[in-house]
Amino acid sequence: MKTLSTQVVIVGAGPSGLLLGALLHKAGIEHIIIERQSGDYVLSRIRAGVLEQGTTDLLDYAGVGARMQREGLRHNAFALIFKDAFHRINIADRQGGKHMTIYGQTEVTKDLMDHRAGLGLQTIYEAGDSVAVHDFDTDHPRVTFNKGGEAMEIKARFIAGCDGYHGVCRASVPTGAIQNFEKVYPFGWLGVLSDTPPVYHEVTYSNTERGFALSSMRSMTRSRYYIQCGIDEKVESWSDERFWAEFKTRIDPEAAKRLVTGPSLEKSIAPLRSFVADPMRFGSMFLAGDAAHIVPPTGAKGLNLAAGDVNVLSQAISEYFQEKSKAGIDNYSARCLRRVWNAERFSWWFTSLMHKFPDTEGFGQKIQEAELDYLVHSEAALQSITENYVGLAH
Ligand code: FAS
Ligand code: PHB
Repeated sequence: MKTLSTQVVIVGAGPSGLLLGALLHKAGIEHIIIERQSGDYVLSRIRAGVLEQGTTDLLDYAGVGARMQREGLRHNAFALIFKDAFHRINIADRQGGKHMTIYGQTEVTKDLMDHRAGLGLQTIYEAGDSVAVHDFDTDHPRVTFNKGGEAMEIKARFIAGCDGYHGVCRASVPTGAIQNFEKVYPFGWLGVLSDTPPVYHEVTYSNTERGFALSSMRSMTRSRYYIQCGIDEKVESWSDERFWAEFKTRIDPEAAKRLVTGPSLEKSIAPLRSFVADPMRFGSMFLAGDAAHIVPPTGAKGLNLAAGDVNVLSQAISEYFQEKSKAGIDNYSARCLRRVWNAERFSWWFTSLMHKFPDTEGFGQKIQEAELDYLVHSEAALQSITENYVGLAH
């Protein structure tokens, strides 16, 4: 077996793993990232689109924010539609000038990959399902894997489990040492990416009697749209024509008239769940991002929560190596979980407010409309939703 040694092994080269790598490098901490898939496969996944200011500030700090600053769209507001009426909700005026940035997760991942390649930092791709974590209950954890038919081992002081919801790290924790909290929603999101001008210029969430819809974008020429769909629906049963016809019923009538449709560049169905693993640390192994928690994407929190985790984790590991202090790593889980549960609550609340639930149709729809009507006419409620939407401190 060939053995490598470093200070931190990061499992997973999604946004969590790559951003943690950039932050550890900036702190002078050696690390290796190991990824199951190819880099192209990682880039092919279309996911998040909205970055909180805390996330964009962190990307700038990590030295990977230049293209995002040039090409990202700065948004000071988002909108809600219900009972066919459009309500713009100003964030910046209510939250001290804080804003959101529209910049796709794919672009964030590409910038992180390019930054990493430029520094000559080691990323081992296509490790497949051979990755295994060992001895993380000691000060000498190891990661083993096979690459090109050769058995490999990486020795390190810490393992960062950035391997997502289906990863190997959380799955390797003894069942008695972890509590999993989960809620699966009775619907999914059918998402479409198209090279068409966005029908709204800001992220717009629709509550209709036919179900939820979301209008977002990746640029002013590339739209990202979603509609709530059945939990068992197959993407093959949704032609582009069927998607556009349904989407038109879920936006306001004026927008439906001006909507520009076109061929889908990507079309996929994502399940919606809320999930939290507690704790997020197991001896020398730390979970970050989707490996530790999942939110329904309604509140645009998934990627932003991941950024918060790796910000805290990189500081904690840096304190350990540079100041010989264990305070940060000992406090990592409790500090992250407080922010995570706040975001879980907001994402659950916003999902519950905007989606059609099979078991509470008539009465449930009227209650949702009443709450939305209260929300858009109450400054206290608008302060609350905008405070949560821009995100809490890391
Ligand atoms: P990721 O899952 O992105 O990355 C984990 C990485 O680990 C992957 O590259 C995986 O290949 C790798 N890996 C897994 N097992 C491994 C193993 N055994 N060995 C080595 N590597 C391994 N968030 C939003 O805010 N808005 C959205 O619209 C949105 N849409 C989403 C749609 C889908 C289908 C999914 C799954 C998530 C979505 N999210 C959304 C959330 C998403 O953006 C995540 O929050 C974000 O990808 C988190 O990044 P990571 O923690 O890096 O996890
Ligand atoms: C997206 O642009 O993909 C997006 C925007 C807002 C959300 C979720 C996803 O709440």
